[in-house]
Amino acid sequence: MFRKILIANRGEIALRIIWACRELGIRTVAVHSTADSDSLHVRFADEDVCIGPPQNKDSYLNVQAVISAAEITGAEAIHPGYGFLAENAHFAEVCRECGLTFIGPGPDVIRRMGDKAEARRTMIEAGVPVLPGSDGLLRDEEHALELAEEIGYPVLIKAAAGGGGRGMRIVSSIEEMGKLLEAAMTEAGAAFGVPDVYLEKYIVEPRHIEFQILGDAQGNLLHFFERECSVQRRHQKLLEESPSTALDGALRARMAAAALQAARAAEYVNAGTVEFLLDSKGDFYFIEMNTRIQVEHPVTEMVTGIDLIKEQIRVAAGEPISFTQDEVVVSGHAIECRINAEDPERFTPSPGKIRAFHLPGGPGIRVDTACYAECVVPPHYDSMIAKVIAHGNTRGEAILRMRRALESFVVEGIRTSVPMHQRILTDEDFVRGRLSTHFMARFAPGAKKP
Ligand code: MV4
Repeated sequence: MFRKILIANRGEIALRIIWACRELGIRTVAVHSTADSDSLHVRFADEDVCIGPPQNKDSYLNVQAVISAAEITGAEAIHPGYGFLAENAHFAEVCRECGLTFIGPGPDVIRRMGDKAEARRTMIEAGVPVLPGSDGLLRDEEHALELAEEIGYPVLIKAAAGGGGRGMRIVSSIEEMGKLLEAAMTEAGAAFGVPDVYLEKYIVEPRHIEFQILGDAQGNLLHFFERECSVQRRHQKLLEESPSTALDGALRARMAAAALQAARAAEYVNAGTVEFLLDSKGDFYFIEMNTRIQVEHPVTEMVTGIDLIKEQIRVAAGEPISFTQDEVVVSGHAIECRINAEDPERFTPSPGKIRAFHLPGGPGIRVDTACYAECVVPPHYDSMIAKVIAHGNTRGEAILRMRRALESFVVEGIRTSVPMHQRILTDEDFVRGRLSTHFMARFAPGAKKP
């Protein structure tokens, strides 16, 4: 096992990784920007290194600075968390060249799955269900029109380097194709530096359901069932839960098998996620694979009782997974609310100094946060300040516990998205489990409240 790990991240996930290392008896190195000197990940790590000014590119995305910090402190491995360098194949390669273990899949897997058109092709070859669409990249407008004619409108143009919605355009008719193809390519080029795009049939109001998977270096692959992630706004997830109200035992088993098939096709090692769209007929399709631990991993931890971060570290150290698929059992229901520092009406960021701060607790409540009373939420980073996770024996109990927890969550000095979450948790469709990626549309400013 590793003796020392460097954590190339900040905030709640950096702290979460430190807790896992503590339990494994591994020493920790925090890296931080000048804006994060007083952060809890710095305070609770065994060692810390300042790696630069607040701007991401100068610190948390600075490959040389992060690698140097690992070498200076004698760390043997780097945990990237999520975001920042987590899905950067070049970074994983540099780690390898420097004799450092990147806690995640290898650079080839990151690169291949990071190219969404290539991932799609891999899954087609492996027999994993994908939506009708292009086999790889779109060659030109003629190619796009030909495919759309065959598939039927609407179709969706997606950036190959994308994910997260940038460079996407819904095309509803022949007439729109030219200008929307160009717009998608321009946006993809500006956002990712590559204008490559591909095409899929567009599913109206799907559910977004993902499966957690874990692979070890011995070739064992397990899944940890699903997370329902349909409650999102502008491609930012707001609330996730497990199990999904949309799956019965038979559909869950088919999707789990497809997720493992996808992971096998990718020759996957470490923790990952296979994303599917589920349409209103109950048909599901692979859309993307995420090669990192995700923000919403606690939902799976709460229902399975498995510490996914510790498992990531163990398999990265070469240990085989110590349990079998049959031992991964879902118990009860878990819901996560991502609490952001934002204006609850306008959804704009609200950084600043937190004054009063009180965390919820009690039965079935877990809070992952790096905030504390009098801490400063800097404007330079993601606005998520806490994840509140509620577990109950049933979905109903988890909802009641989450509502009760959010009532006793006190954050003064900045605005938060707690009021928005309270509205979601009392929404009739939400309570009934009637969800789709369009669920949040009615919460948009100016939207009609039915
Ligand atoms: C789709 C889709 C419908 N059909 N793909 C959004 C982010 C990325 N991970 C995949 N996404 C979607 N892919 C097909 N073939 C619907 C979404 C989607 C979405 C699309 C347009 C506008 C808002 C959306 C919100 C959630 C999901």
